[in-house]
Amino acid sequence: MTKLDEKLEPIMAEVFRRNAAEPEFHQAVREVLESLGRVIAKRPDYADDALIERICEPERQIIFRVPWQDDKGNVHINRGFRVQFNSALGPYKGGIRFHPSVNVGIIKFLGFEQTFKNALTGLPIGGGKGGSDFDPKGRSDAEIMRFCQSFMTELSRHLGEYTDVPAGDIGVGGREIGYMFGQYKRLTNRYEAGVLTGKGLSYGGSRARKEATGYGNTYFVDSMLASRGTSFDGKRVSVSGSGNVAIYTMEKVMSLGGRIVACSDSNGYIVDENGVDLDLVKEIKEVRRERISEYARLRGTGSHYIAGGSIWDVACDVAMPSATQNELTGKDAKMLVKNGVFAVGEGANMPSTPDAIRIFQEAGVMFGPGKAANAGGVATSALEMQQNASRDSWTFEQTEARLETIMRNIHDTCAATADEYGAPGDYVLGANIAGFVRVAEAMRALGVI
Ligand code: NDP
Ligand code: 2IT
Repeated sequence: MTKLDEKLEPIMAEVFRRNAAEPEFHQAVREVLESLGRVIAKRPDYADDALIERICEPERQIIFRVPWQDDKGNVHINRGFRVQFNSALGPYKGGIRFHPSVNVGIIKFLGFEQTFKNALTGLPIGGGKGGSDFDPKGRSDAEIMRFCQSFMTELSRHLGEYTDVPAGDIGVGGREIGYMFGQYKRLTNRYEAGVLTGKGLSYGGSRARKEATGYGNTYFVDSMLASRGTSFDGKRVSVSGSGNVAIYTMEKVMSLGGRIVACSDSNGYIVDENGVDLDLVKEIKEVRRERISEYARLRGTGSHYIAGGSIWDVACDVAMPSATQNELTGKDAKMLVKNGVFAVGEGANMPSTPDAIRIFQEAGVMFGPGKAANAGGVATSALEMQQNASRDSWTFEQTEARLETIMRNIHDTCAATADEYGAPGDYVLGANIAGFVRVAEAMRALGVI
């Protein structure tokens, strides 16, 4: 662990004290504070007026009961969350996660990361995150709809296109956003399209939003590779997960000439040395909603499935973790380095443990942290808000071109900031400092809020 600046040490201690038993939140805060020593050495005024303490404290945290009925008429209770972290730059913006592991500490870490990520996009969006410990696995379509309606019945009173604008995350995709938007519209009697993003194209969604996080991470990594005079062409690439982010990462990497050798879900991973058949992955995950083990069974020779284990045991040139937090450990990083990994781009939020990041950086592996590399999803959400506000609808090409420009700018901003603060090539430091400075400047201008 990097030692914190002496002004930042008590701030971290206070975050630990008042947010006890929230290890993911501590981890996210610590990573940002580790970068800020260099900022306050140059600009001590950024530590005035408890600015950093305020940035670490969410503006508002909402926790609520979500009762719903299953298909047999049994009543279940889940817990709903929305953490409205920071609105200095715009309305709270960030996804909703449905996963049994969700708790307030996880939503807080995600909201904290989101604040800096959204700042990096250069678009006018603040940071927030929400979700529930509801487990959608094995639930019927009708159960999912009833859950989403109950969740939105409470959440709706806290939202609004100028207040707070959720989108998807783990366990929440187009289907769930549709049910939540339908319920919001019914409760408010307003067709307020800009209150949610990731909507379907039939009712106000943006082209390229579904693809945006994966495509965006691919553009970010492509920019990192270009800075060392290389590209995806001919590279072996592993992508963990097989959900929204993973699928569209694989699609863009393949279009740039990379070969996807492995992908996964929470039960195990598949290896396909001939290059993963993405149509088959889409059929299994987007249409049938089945396990990735089906891939090896349906694809046959040349591919195999490994239950459990670590996808990072597979040798690759580029690793793109796109499943969940802390899925890539120090042990995994050592294995990847041993097998010659060249670049890592985080599609997921905080997928690499602090140990893993240190091992990559010490080995000279280019490392794109999630808050920069996966910002394409939320950036395209902001483009969806723009289209909704102007009652317009852009083409796929136009939207993707904006996404590509935004991602290449984020890459260049992180690289330039790392240079400016004396750590060339350190995208973690560059992303943390560039994101922080944007939020800090706005907060200072707004007074003590
Ligand atoms: P999905 O629900 O579409 O897919 C999640 C994938 O990750 C699934 O393959 C899932 O496997 C796997 N996964 C989830 N939880 C775990 C776990 N605890 N252990 C192992 N595997 C797990 O979600 P997304 O693709 O939308 O999100 C993936 C990551 O990307 C998350 O970290 C999210 O926060 C981040 N992200 C998402 C954005 C978006 O626009 N959707 C934007 C930026 C970041 P299984 O089906 O078996 O659970
Ligand atoms: O983590 C993320 O950036 C997201 N889940 C997307 C958020 C959004 O509002 O599009």
